[in-house]
Amino acid sequence: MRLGEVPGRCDGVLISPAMIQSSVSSSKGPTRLFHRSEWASHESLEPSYELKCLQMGDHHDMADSANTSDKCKRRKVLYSLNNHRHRLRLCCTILSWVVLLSLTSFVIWLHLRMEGLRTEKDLLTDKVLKDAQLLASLQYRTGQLVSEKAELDNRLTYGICEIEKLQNTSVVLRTRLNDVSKDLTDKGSTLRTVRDRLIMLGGCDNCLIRDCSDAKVWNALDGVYPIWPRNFTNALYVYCDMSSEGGGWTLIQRRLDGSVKFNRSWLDYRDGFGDLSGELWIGNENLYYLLSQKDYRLRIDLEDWDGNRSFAEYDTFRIESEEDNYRLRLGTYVAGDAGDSMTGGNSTFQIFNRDLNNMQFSTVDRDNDASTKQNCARQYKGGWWYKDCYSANLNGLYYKVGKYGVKGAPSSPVQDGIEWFTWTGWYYSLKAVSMKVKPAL
Ligand SMILES: [Ca+2]
Repeated sequence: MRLGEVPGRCDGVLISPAMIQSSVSSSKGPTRLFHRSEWASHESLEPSYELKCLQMGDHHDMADSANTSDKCKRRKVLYSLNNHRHRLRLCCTILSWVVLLSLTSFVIWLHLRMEGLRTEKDLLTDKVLKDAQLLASLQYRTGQLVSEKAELDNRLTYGICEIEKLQNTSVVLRTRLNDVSKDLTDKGSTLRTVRDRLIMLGGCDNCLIRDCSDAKVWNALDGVYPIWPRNFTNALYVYCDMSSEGGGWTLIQRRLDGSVKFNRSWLDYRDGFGDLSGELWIGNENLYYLLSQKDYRLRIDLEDWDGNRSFAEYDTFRIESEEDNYRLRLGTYVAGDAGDSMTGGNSTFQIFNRDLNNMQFSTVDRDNDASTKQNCARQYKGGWWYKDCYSANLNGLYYKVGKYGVKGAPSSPVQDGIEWFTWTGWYYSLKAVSMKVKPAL
């Protein structure tokens, strides 16, 4: 150890020579430096000896005890230095521990911080990888969409071209259609002229479709057809039943669902009303001209609310003109399972005066019946060939049930429903009815 260096654990901590010199010179006597042996022995310096030196300085003459005093001074300085050294050593120890603890804490904090940064780095790396994958996927999808868009553009262009072609074709077809329509109109006009000419000459009476039996030659399907009854200028549209009993039947009346009101005026019954594909009355004037062409038979089809069906057929049927109020001329009941409710045909009906044959047509506003007590059309809610009053009332009120006027059913004081007495009795309104004509056999 060099002179002036404090021995012990506090290595590197120096006591300057000036400090030692100051300590020595502050006491009396000659100043000199400490020897290594004194440094080595200071730790065993006893406080009692120090105390003795102090006492000697107080009670002995300086001349007599010069050596002892000098030794005590040196011991005193050593003692002071020793205390400094102990304090420095303690200070160094404490500083070492503080530094060690600080360094340890710093290292731990640094380690934890590095771990955190490492974890954060891993997370960021994963995120960057995922973002890179997503970006690649988006780029791929973008490429696909670009390709699809290009394809759609091509298809759109092609579609526009096709539309333009179709528009051109449509214009051409429309022009041709107009030409054909005009040609047909001209030919139709010519045909009508020829027809009228032939009619005038009386040379082709059978060339025209006079009723549905003529129309059946050209078409065998049920439906609406134009016919040209004799003395008709324009066509009369009627419904043709081409399927019942050999077909060729011209419909003059039909009840199906109660959608058409039948309690109407004389003019309505004269001109006709309803829907050709539904409920209808052909019109007495049309019926008169139709039946005036030749001998016709009449067929009446009936259906009740249980799905049962029946019919009645008469061998001849015609009516007089409006001057005679469309008087009924009905032949014989020749076929059917519904019974004869139009003419009676038995004594019971004759007694009750319900033979409708030869009766005039009556409506709510035109009383042509045989009853002097009442207006049968007003009483029984329909236009018909009433007498006093009827056993058949096919133009009566439409009830949406069979039995009526009884308990639990629609009430009515009179039999004003769609009745056919010989099949269903009184107070039973039929579900469906139709009247149709066809040339007699
Ligand atoms: Ca009357």
